Amino acid sequence: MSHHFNNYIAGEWRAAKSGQTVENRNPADADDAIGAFPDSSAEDLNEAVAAAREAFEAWRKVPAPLRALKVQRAGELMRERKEDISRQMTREMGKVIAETRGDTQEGIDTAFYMAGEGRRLFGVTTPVELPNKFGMAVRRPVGVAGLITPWNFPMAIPTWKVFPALVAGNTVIIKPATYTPATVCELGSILEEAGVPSGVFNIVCGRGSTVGEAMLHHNEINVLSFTGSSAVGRRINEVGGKTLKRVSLELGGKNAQIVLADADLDLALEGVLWGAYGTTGQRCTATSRLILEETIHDRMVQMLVDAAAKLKLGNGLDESVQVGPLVSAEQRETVHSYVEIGREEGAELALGGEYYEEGDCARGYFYRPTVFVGVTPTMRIAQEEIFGPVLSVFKVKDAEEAMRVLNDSSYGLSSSIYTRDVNLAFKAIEDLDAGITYVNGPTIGAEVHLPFGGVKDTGNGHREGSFTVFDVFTEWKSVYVDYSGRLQRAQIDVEE
Ligand code: UN1
Repeated sequence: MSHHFNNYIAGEWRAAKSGQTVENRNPADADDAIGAFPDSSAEDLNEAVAAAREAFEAWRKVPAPLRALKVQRAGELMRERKEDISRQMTREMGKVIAETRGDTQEGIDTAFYMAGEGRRLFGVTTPVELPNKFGMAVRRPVGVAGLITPWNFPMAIPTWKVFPALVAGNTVIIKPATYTPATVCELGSILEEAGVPSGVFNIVCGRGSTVGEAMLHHNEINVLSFTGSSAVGRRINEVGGKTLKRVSLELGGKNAQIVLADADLDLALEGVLWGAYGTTGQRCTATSRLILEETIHDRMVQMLVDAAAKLKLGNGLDESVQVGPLVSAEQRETVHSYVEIGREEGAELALGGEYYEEGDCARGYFYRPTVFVGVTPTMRIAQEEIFGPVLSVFKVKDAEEAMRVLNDSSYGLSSSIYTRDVNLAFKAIEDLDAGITYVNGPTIGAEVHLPFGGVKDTGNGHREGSFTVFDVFTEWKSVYVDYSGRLQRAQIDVEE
């Protein structure tokens, strides 16, 4: 009998009104059932929005430092339960336990960082042009926030959105990814225990085509924050554009690591293995392109193929396993279809390119770490996000060509360069078109207190993480106090 999970609406755990559920299974082991989750509809969403709307008036009046204390308490509870949360997350999503511990830790870091923001939430004071007049800008909550989160970071990404939204005084409805609702239900229990009042935080489980669509069209949702594919992001932006809903989008990536001839090749190898095969390539920040200067190309490819072939695949709860399964059968088929596309395009398969079904792995969705060489920028495997353990290798003449190839992408989330030449490193920082540039580190591994997001088709200009996320979850109000006791006309009564 698998465990039954519920929605969390107006401070109560409730089944979907229709009574429908969807069952989830462990992607490493189809025999392991995680639970049955509500397959909610617009009706459930409407109830959650009504609860969030009602709770908003009182929540926005709670002083921000006190709202933040609830988030701090949630962080403390997450820290106490880190191991249980992480183990459940590995069962639910597949990535290895060291990484799910990292994912939970990212949520804890966000909690404590955002708890501190409750005593900052800085606005601006500035001189004004007229005498005896004061000017400042303050932040106000937006209202009801709708959050749609992905499965690859089942705890970290929900916390990136939920905690700042709450600290800023919004009320929240979250629709977790259909593959990973259990982790978000755990977050819900934690927020309940931390004392977040009824209706302030709500969970509605279900599909994008039902709950997601309903969120998108709901007039009482004032801001929508989404992390996921560019295709879905485009649709959200279109509909949001019509209703003038504020929309924050964190979309795809096609991140590249450059290795120049002067780099520490062993270090670069460790970086690319982690960037390309960590999380089985299922990060927005994953390294899916490796750009090598020609003089070190053959050596580096050999090192890479030898090392990637040795990575241990299996159930992520085994501490010695380095690469878990893909999240679903469908995801594995997509990855494999890209491998076939790469072959047809004329790229050379240097490693992998097939399902991995040895021993117990036959019960899951495993895929061998894959390396393509001889990739050129116009190929689809060079341009499209694959979201799997597939790395495309490019050979270039010099640093300048390397940066050109890196920038030849419709995406711009993360980037990386390995070099010992400080001048080239700074040139890369200046010229790489991406929201993140790592020097002598892989493309993955952003920290929570720096802005996170990308340029081009990676998003719509917003940033999560750090204080910049408050530009998503607050409205600015400019305030003028004229204490001159007379009418002073701006731009007119100004004496130069
Ligand atoms: C994502 O893949 O959407 O920078 C988030 C990283 C992690 C977050 C990734 N801290 O790789």
